[in-house]
Amino acid sequence: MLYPQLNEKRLKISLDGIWSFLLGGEELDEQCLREPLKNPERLYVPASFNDQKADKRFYEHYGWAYYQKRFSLPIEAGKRTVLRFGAVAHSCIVYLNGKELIRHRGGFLPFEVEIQNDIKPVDNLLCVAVDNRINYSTLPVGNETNHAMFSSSLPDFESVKKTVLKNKNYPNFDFFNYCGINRSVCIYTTDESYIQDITVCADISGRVRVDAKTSCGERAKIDILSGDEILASGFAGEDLYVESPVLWEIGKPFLYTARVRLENDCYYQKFAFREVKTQGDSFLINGKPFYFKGFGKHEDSETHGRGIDEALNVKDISLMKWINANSFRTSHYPYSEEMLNLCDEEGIAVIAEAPAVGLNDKSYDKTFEYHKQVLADMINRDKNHPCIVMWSLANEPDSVSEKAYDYFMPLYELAHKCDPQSRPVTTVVCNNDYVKDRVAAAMDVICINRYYGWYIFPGDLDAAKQAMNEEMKHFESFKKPLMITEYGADAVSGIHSAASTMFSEEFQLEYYKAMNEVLDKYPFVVGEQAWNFADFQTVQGTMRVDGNKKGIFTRDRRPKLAAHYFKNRWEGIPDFNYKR
Ligand code: BDP
Repeated sequence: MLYPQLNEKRLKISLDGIWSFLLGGEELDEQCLREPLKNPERLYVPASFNDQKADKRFYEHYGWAYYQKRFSLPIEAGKRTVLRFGAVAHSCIVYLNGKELIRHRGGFLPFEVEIQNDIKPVDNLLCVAVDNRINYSTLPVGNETNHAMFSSSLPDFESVKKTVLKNKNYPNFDFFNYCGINRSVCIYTTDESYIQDITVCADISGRVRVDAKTSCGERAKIDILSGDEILASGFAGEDLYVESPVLWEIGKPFLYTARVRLENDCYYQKFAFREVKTQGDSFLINGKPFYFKGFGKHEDSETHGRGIDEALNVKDISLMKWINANSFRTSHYPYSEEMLNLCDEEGIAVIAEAPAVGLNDKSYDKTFEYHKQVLADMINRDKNHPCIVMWSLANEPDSVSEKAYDYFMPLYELAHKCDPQSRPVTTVVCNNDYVKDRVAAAMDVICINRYYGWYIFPGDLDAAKQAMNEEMKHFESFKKPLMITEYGADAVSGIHSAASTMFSEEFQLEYYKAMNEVLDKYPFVVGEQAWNFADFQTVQGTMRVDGNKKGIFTRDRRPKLAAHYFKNRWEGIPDFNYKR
């Protein structure tokens, strides 16, 4: 799906701003989709609803929530007019002027619907009902049992049972279930004959083929541009050539533009000449062995929740450059298109992850078909981004389960089939009994999350080093590249300890030094991504001090002690040929 664009043939109008809002219940109230809300609250879109009000009901909400926006717009006769949502978590129903337009499932990818037959010039009423419930069949996966049941040995448990067992979300994942209209809403127009989709394949020799799907079946005209200069011209589906192309490199990105034209439509698709593949135990970018230095991240911030914050995205990339990182993973869901556009421009390598976290034996049968769809949709949305160098099918599924191999291999094949660039594919695993893992080594790159010294052998870094070493010896035998996609320790900013005890900034620093000492011994380890870039909000619990504190930066992006360690370490590690 193309990102909406304002150009000489297309208009783009933002509907972002203050919307009317009401929290609903567990049953859908259709009236809230047909008529103006009574006594609505006011909320900003795009942003999650949970943290926008000083009101616990918003924070803990379970079930439906209703958004409404009134708008007028100058309608141009004969134009195709499209309403587009960047992401609404987790599922929604959209009405315009009392009529249902679309239902969409999944909180991290865009969807759109034509509205030219349903809009009026004045006073349109757009209504969106959003459901934030998660369960065994959603991605991400929610639990369906109440953990408070563990307290059932209390002598008076029966009397509190009703209260404890109230319906609420029990995420099977460690990030706050921020929901609502999380990304921008816009209306854009095209001609009736329009460009539906564009796929660019460019190899480092300078050959480029631009495929364009058009509504009329007409073959689109293609120009390859560098700035204003036309380097090559032809038609969609033809091989075009750019002599001595400037490659897209890590930290030194260079983007070209494919101008795709029909008589009355036009789209400017950025692309790059760069090549990604694995070879033996190396991960090659433009033929050179790459070393990933970076983070697992979240889309998470104060007030916005999981809502897009482009200023924060700019800051995060700037902090990554400050710390000498070159990459991150979109843990644990597809990030906004705006962030990927930024990474294309900034030369940051991205591992793009499907929203599949918390998968286990109970969910496998229920998520499979939907997982295939969401994976294909993600790759279709993101296929042209040079910044994406690998796809991740899921984070930490139960990959020891007997069902795991048969679940993941079709997804692995699907990812390769959907991707015109055939980027490497991985599944990020974390199993204590890693010898029995059925998925990790079947992927192109083995990606491991590991918390020795924290969850396993808490505080004991000697034991942690030994355990990490044993695990690396095991995975070395597969002769594939391996990355540590998560490792880390909580550090509460401002807690210091000369003895480097857990939760102090010193312990976090010592932890990373110890782990990196082991990882550095193994040339097949092609990357280290610390967990997490920044502190982030999670579900409340005894394991979390106002959220997960494994950030190398605080939630408001201030460096902890370990940030200075990584800045120094990564300055000394080149992007290419490390340990080679
Ligand atoms: C890993 C998960 C990640 C968690 C992290 C942690 O992949 O989502 O936040 O553990 O516990 O297992 O900090």
